[in-house]
Amino acid sequence: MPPAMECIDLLAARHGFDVTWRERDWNSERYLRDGAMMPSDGIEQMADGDGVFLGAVGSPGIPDDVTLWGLLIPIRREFMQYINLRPTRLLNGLSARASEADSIDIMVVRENVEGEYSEIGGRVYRGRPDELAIQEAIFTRRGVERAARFAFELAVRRGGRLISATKSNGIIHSMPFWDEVVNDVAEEYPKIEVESVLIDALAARGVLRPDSLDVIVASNLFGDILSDLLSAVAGSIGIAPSANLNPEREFPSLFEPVHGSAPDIAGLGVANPVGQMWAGAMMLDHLGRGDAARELTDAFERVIAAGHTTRDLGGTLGTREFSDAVLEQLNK
Ligand code: GGG
Repeated sequence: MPPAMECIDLLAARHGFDVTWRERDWNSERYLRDGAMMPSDGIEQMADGDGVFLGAVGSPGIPDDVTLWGLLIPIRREFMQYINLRPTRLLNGLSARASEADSIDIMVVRENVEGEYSEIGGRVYRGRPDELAIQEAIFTRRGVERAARFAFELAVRRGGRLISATKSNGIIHSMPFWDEVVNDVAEEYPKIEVESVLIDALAARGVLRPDSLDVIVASNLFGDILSDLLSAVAGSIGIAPSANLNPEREFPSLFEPVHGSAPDIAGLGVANPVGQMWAGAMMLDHLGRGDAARELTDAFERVIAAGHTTRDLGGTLGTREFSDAVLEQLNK
């Protein structure tokens, strides 16, 4: 997080705009100290901000559902960030894993506030042989429609194609409904070629032929899993960014790396800061600073293209050394 903020501060100074950070320690340590990831008025504290820049959270000391449901998911829902946009691009200097693809440029549009991420359900008869758990998934016409429409509009802007991730052969209520709503929206976009692909086949295709993918619209869970997989195919989950968008801009949007807090390397100074930096670039772009955003993505891409990478990409640089190389590029 600190190097990504340094990059943004540097760009702000050069481009003549102001950034005021309001830092919050809403993390696992806070949970252990105060019993909550964020204070009860946390959402109100953020509501008048232009954007939320989130560093990876989570600690082996606390259950990870506490991390998500105590911080990330309430923010996504309260600020109606119903789109989670997750780009995967093969950066200059990197090779695709498991395939010969020499170009990868995919946008996963993940439905971000409903679907399989639902608190509806329950568990009974804990610890008994007849113990059971029920988890309901929620799909609304409005929710699927707006995710699909966002994806179609993106496909129009990219002059591309759209794949809808489904599993309507096995999940026989919600997924046929998903397909139906996507098909209804598709009628508004007769020029866009749409393919409905089963999520398992799509995952395999993402590994073997990632260059055959463009815009993908997916439910909350499918989009999460698929985008993690695609980022690994393009090099490392350490580089993947994520924008949680309220497209109407009634509320702040949230920008974060796709990855978690990687507790196995915490404090070693070896984490790849690109996912956080790229998320920062998406935030700048969202806030109308597209030129600064491009400078930032160009800067880390040039460092990687020159063969300077962190451990996850086969290199030897630590977080600080890599970040200093990016800052040096930005200062040129
Ligand atoms: N603490 C691990 C973590 O946050 N991993 C990333 C993650 O699971 N994000 C949840 C999501 O994007 O739905």
